[in-house]
Amino acid sequence: MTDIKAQPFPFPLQRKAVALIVIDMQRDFSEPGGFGASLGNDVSRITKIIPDVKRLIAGFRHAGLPVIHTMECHKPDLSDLPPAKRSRGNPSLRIGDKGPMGRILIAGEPGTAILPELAPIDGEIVIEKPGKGAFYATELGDILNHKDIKQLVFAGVTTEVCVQTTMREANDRGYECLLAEEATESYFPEFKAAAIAMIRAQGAIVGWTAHVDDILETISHA
Ligand code: C5J
Repeated sequence: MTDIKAQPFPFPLQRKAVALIVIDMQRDFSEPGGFGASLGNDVSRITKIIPDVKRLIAGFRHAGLPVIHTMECHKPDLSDLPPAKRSRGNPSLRIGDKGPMGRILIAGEPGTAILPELAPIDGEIVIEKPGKGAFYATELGDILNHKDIKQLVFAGVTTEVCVQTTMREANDRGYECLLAEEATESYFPEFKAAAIAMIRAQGAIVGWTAHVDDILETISHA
């Protein structure tokens, strides 16, 4: 066992039982005309983390460790979209509406795709999820059980919504969770800071947080 330098204390890496999970690095959350922008957010905050997410993915691939990607999206007939989710708020485009990158957050549409710089490679698992958490209504739990994964390193967006929700789901299922600080982002810097603080508070009540460099350093030598 090797430790990753982390907060609130070192993360006890189990090399044979760890996977990287990259949450929702999709065009819809990071490009003008997508879902994030339709809600009035400054999506340029999201694109700034691409280099850090990219090198984290590269480090896991290089170390021969699993990389799992998630996408928030819905079926074209919207049968997995609760009316409460579709009608919430006052976006300029709702989920399922046609926008400049195709139908918003619908599986298979250009805007729903993972950013090309971070695209999955052959053999990597991609989880399509209708909720904010990646365990809800997906096969993720079964896949992790099957692979004997016990620890999850998290990257992606947004920190306080889909990333934190999935970390909490994972924590309740018994996974040890580590958030890569520079490889996650929010439309609201104060929410990112608050999410990081609350995740690692009270003796890592939800999980650990660490810098990308420290994660890469440890996995490359473990
Ligand atoms: C949101 C996400 N923010 N991936 N989705 O609606 O965080």
